[in-house]
Amino acid sequence: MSYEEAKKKYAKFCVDTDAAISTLKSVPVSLHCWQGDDVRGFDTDPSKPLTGGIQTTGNYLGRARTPEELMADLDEVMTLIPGTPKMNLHASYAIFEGNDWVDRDKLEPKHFAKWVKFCKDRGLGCDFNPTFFSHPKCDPLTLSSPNDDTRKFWIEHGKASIRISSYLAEELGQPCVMNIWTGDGFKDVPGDRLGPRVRYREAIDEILSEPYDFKKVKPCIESKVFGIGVEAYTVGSAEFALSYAAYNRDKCIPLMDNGHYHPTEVVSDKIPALLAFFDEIALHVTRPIRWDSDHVVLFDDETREIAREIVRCGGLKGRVNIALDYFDASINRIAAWTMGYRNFQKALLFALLQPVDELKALQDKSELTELFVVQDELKTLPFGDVWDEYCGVCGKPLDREWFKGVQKYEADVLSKRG
Ligand code: RNT
Ligand code: ZN
Repeated sequence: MSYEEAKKKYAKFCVDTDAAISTLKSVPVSLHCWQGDDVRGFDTDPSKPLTGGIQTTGNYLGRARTPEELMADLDEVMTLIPGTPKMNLHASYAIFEGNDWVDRDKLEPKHFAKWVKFCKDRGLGCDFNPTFFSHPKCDPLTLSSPNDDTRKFWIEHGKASIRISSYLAEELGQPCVMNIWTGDGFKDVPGDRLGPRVRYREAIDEILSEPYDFKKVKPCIESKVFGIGVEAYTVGSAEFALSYAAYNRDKCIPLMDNGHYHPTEVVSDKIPALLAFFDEIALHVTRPIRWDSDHVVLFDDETREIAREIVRCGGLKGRVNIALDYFDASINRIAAWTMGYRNFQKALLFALLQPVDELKALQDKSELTELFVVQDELKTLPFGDVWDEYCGVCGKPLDREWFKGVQKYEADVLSKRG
């Protein structure tokens, strides 16, 4: 009943709630495997600290330590989130059988066969990321290292990742977004800023010389402003990544992570700026607090604004590849994963419940006062009733209900992990 009333209230603003619900149901949003184990992966010693300027803080019980535990946790999360999740793996999550461990430059599709089965059984697509951090071959640089052997190792890793991405796309019948991010940079004032960037550019050229079908494998270049321990200089800065993508638009797309800019810059405003030039872009949705802290995504103003820009720029029609990228080890990881995913679903639904054409028309007629009034009034429409309806249509628990599932899983499963 409350949904029917909500629907009428939205109709007064020329918004069709049924249409919004049916659109959102099939929008792929990538679910990052790394929230489940604090970005550790399975190919290196988990007791070694993360490198590359990223950090997880907290020591909540129940970190997934094996592929089986991580998959079980992902299954639990997927019972709690509405929409169409797509897996997002890092190369460090390769699954080795018996004695077949290989280093990252030698990874093969077979090391991801178990993930392919996991995805197939659940009807999921899969994105992929070469892992250029937390590894003994970071010297500390990777693709921008002056050391030929180091660079070669990481280029081979990048090429192997293209082959694995092609395999994932082929097997799962959905494009695979393959994101290149390195934490390469310096803690203090560099003596040469250009050299590493030229080497990085040439290394990406080599990686992308590996053959792939750009309709199926979509390499991305992710930029960053700084990281912990690499405060003074980041090789893959915004200008570097954007220029690379612009000059190689037949081979790759730019990726923006909303934790990777100065705090007064907003990615919501950058989305239409890039879409004026690129056919496709990719996003990492996170929540930075004062730095790239990767807090769990909330249903907050900037998250809603990012979603509004995705929706009104036609991003849901294949122009914006959406992935989540946050990791919090201080709270129940299943709750963190679920809450961030649900909040981004909320933001997308909220965005789909905007009278986009009407707002544009008001702007174009210079009715800016009315535009201002309407945009603010839209905020207090009965959004919660439409959200509940969406969760119901997707067969997923409502707010307040899903957390009981997490508590039970913590008692039954997580608390038993050593
Ligand atoms: C780091 C980048 C990068 C990673 C993941 C794990 O600042 O955002 O995307 O978070 O690849
Ligand atoms: Zn990111």
